Amino acid sequence: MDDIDVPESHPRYQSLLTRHRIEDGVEKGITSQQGLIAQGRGETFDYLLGEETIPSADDAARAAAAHLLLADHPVLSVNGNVAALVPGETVDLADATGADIEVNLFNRTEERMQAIADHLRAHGAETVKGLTADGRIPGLDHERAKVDADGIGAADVVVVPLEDGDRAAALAEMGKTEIVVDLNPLSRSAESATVPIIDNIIRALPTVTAHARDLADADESQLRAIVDEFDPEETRAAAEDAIRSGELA
Ligand code: PTJ
Repeated sequence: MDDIDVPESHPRYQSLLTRHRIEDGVEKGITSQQGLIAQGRGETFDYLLGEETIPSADDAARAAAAHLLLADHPVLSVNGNVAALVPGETVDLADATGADIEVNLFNRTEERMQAIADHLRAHGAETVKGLTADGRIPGLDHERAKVDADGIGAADVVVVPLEDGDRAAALAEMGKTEIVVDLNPLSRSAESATVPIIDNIIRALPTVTAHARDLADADESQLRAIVDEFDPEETRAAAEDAIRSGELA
């Protein structure tokens, strides 16, 4: 058993655990109420994907790991859903890739920023960025434009999970390499990503971390070959095909 009173053998264990974490996030002031709706939307796609990491998502996770290892300044962006669902997994990925962690919220309040930073620190994060907010993403007129100048502002590779599409597009416009985690292969975020990982964040982050550890000793040319071989169009098409025509077990 984990943090819910349901055995891991239960067929809906992962889904129930995810719901529990999101609910808990709302109660703790970490997740916004809109986050509940976003989770419901994600669950629908996950159900149609068979609630598993399909091979194209695993390839995307490997390409993401290679990008993060090649990066000069990688940053993992965290919102209220990510903080509730995968706080420890985010810290683990940051450790495996040398990435910074930065909180960035659509429904930004100082209380939520602080609650999320505290939650991440309780899960082992040493430094959490996002609270200084001395940088701006050009072309955005909402709270997500606020970034740390020495965090997302200076990043060359950014992991952007569970977002609406306009910040993803604005970051791409700034020339940053974007790794998006989103269960909807048709979302604007997935469409603007250098690497779209069409998978549940609960599975996706540990998969990227496992690939990063596996590639820890790879040289630059091996990492570049993985990055160059990856095709974002193909990965989105494979996920869309799995959703439209997949047979549920
Ligand atoms: O914490 P805040 O204030 O920054 O707000 C965060 C939310 C998530 C509420 C905000 O970014 C939002 O409204 O997002 P959207 O527009 O609903 O988009 C969220 C996307 O993430 C949708 O395409 C969902 O399908 C997808 N999604 C939801 N849950 C998961 C997911 N993708 C992967 N794993 C999930 N668990």
